[in-house]
Amino acid sequence: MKRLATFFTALFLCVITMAQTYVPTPENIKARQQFRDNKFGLFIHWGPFSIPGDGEWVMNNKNIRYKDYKRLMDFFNPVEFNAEQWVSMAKNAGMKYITLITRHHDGFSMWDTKYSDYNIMHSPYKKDIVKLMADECHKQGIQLFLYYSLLDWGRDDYPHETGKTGHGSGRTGKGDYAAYLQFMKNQLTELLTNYGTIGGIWFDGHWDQTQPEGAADRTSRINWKYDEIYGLIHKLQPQAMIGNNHHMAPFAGEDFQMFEKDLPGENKSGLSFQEASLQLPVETCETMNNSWGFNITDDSYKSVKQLVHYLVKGAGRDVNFLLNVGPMPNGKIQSEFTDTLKAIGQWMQLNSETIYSTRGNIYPPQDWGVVTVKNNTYYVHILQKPAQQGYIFLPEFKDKIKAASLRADKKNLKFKQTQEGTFIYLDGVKLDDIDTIIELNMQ
Ligand code: FHN
Repeated sequence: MKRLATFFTALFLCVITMAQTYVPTPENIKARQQFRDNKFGLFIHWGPFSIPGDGEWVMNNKNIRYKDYKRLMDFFNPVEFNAEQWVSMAKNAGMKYITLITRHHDGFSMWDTKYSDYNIMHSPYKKDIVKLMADECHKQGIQLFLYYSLLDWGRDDYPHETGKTGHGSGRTGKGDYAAYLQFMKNQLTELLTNYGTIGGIWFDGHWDQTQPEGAADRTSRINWKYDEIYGLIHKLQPQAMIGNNHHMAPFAGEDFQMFEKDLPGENKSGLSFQEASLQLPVETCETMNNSWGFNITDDSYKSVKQLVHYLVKGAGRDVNFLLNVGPMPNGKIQSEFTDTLKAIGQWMQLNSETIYSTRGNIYPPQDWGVVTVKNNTYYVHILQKPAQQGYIFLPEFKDKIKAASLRADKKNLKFKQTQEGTFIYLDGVKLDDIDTIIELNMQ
């Protein structure tokens, strides 16, 4: 009898576990492939936080009380915003998807939501920005991902007592995660119901409830109940990909992994201690200066070359590149960003074939650059002057090459394959300042 009871208990637990195991739908698997093919996206950090011109963390960093900070809503009137121009700008830069802030940590909702009055319809602008962007993205055939903050600096029901940030907001009420979870689910339901097909949801803020990145124990102080949140998203739009910027290995139910300001294996940001997933698509995001949200004093702009290198190095590691702009409060994007995006687009016009739909991680990155692969062609990207003059060496590279040529003028190049690796000779090749691309046709 006791044995039978143990058997049924085990069976019951097994059924429960199976019910909780996420099996991505065929649409979701297809979306992951598409995502890996797309390689390049535009991140947009924008909202009333753009008004002070001091980045999207201004409320927290300046310890502005929520009741005072909320006044920014009354001045958010981006009359120059033009969704058509933003989407065209992204497409012309060679980007295949856009990730839009719908609600950042300050809690302002950029859409017509029933669940919070702190939203765009209560600003003087009174137009649903998520709708305007979603319609335009669908019209122009570019995917839209939605950024959604798990963390909220203003709401009492967010478990602020255990949170690391937002303590200057003047909250006196008690956190109530059950209520907050319901609020998030309601909002996510709106976002996944009223705006057509969504590429995915980009969560951020989990780290507010953990020890800092790099700490041995990074367990969360609250149970976020991701099974409920992720289950809801996958039920509403099974193809929508879920990513969570928790700076850790992916959790169950996630469809892609993201890094922030680092390629996998680097940790310049101090946020990237995690290993890159070998199962899920991976993305990294980066700013064009040093700020996500509009920052009027930050003019440390990255060059076109630096950003193209980021994209190419990402592709060589099988990592998508999500490049950020922080539009101005009037709805315009500053010319330093638009000029750079235009120049990246020109580079992409000539070279996107070596990026889109390629796969990386086929051959390890070298000092001189990386290799991307599509079908029977290997694209060797020389990003740095090789250590040896007149050739590059690919250690251990033994796949049989039929022909090698310089992509720019199709000129054939000599090569030699030995036990130690492959030599490609650069006789008469003038190295390109950004990327010298060699095509290897494989046997
Ligand atoms: O706190 C945010 C930050 O404002 C920005 O949105 C970045 C983008 O990856 N994520 C958080 C920091 O990890």
